[in-house]
Amino acid sequence: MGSADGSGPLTPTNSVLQTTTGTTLSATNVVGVDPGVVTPFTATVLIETSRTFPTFRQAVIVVQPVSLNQMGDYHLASSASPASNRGAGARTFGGITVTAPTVDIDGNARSTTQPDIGADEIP
Ligand SMILES: [Ca+2]
Repeated sequence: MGSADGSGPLTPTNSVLQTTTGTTLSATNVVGVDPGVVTPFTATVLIETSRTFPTFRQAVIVVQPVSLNQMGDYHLASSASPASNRGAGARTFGGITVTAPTVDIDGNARSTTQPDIGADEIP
């Protein structure tokens, strides 16, 4: 998600958000709920005090590569997900209409009017 002109708040719609900080509110969003994916993968960054410089201008971040079998599965777990049927089939920006993809990440057909939010469509 980004801002095309690099200024102002983001204006997400038809999204499952964990916070609305820095966004323009939309009634089409679902906020602060578990999106209900199969296997979430928690990724956090912890900067130890011993790795920071006294001037606080730089920090050293040490990462550990994660093997592929430890990654999450972001398919929707069930139709009970708050992402189910909450997507948009099309949106118009500046007079240009963009339609949602007709198939999901697995090649499954998506609803053209009320797709699921995200890359996965529950059959
Ligand atoms: Ca799918």
